[in-house]
Amino acid sequence: MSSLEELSSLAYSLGGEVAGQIIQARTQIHPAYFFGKGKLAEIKDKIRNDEVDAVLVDNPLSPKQTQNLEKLLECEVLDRTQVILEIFAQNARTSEAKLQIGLAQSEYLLPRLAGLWKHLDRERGGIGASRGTGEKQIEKDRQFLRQRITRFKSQLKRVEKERHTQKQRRSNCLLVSLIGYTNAGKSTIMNALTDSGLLVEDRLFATLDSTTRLLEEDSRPKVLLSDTVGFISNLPHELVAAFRSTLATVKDADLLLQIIDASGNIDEHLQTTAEVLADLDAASIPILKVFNKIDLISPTRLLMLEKLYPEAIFVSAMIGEKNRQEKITTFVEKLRKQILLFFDERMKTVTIRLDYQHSQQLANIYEWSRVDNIDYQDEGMFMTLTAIPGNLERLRHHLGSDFTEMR
Ligand SMILES: Nc1nc2c(ncn2[C@@H]2O[C@H](COP(=O)(O)OP(=O)(O)OP(=O)(O)O)[C@@H](O)[C@H]2O)c(=O)[nH]1
Ligand SMILES: [Mg+2]
Repeated sequence: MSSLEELSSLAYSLGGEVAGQIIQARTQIHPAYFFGKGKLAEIKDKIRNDEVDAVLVDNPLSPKQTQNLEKLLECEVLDRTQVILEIFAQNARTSEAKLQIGLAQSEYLLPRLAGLWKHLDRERGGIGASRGTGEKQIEKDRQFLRQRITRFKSQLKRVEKERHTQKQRRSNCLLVSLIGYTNAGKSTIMNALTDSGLLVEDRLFATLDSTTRLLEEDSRPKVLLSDTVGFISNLPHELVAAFRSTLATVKDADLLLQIIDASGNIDEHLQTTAEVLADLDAASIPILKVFNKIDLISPTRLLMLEKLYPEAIFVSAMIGEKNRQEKITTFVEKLRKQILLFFDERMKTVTIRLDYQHSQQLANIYEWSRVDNIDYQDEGMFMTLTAIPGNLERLRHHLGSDFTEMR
């Protein structure tokens, strides 16, 4: 999908219909209007003929350009960043998502205020006054925005604290985070794996918050799976910054399950995901690639992808009515197995001796590790445990000198 086609999908996500696409090929953009004279005439015609309500521009516009264009075209003008911000604002459901989008919008606006009000000063002309009306207005607006930003930030801090407490509570679990380009099928896969009933929609940014669920009740280690907001090329920086607490589930993950739409623009989506992960300081977390929507590609392309990515898993989360339950079970099992295998390879087995008088520790042992064997001797219980290194470390700390490692 080209960037312009993607902008059409964004328009659709916003609830709009696309009347047409116009491409400008110019080496130099017009400083005041972005578009040249001929293009502007063409755009104006289109607006009149098709009763267009808004013009979306795939490139970044300066505030002045937006303002000039709106005046000239007599309709709303949004650039790519503004479109994405608008979708986020529309789709925000949880109070956290609302706070985050409020923060992102305010931070986006703050440096742009000057550009918006300059004309007021110019229109009034320099009649002696040291400060023009425009400049005073900017100062007022700036102050207002700064206050808003401070308020949003402190409210978000509180949410983050809450999240931190939750994190401590589940620190004996491993966290797997579903990541990837928007609309790749993350929520569909999350639902299949955990029966979460999350919103799945064929529109960009259906998901804006994080949901975390236990992957399997009885597995040791316990594995939590979380679904979160998707990525997109040229994701506005303000958004990544504002969504830091939502994206914390990504940064704290032990494993990332990268969902890739096999029918999409794979190289670009991989590139974008890598960039966002670097931006989040999450680039060093191990990644398991899952190519989804293989029902939409030809067998030849599937073969090629399997050759190119021999470590990846190939699935289709969209399952027709025929043998539905059977197919879901197979696909879910395949993914679960891979996730647990990943951790299995990183687990260690130890043998410990536990005095009978310390039996109250058994609950912790069962919570933090898999008990493979117990041998009841006069000197105590000899237990063979398998767990990830972090959990063994905690048990070692808890049990002190009774902890003997076998290998
Ligand atoms: N054909 C096909 N469609 C799929 C498959 N998996 C998901 N979809 C569809 O793809 C669309 C997006 O799915 P979601 O699960 O909402 O995608 P997401 O990655 O969570 O998207 P956002 O939350 O918007 O970033 C929905 O219309 C799904 O029904 C698949 O394997 N094949
Ligand atoms: Mg989703």
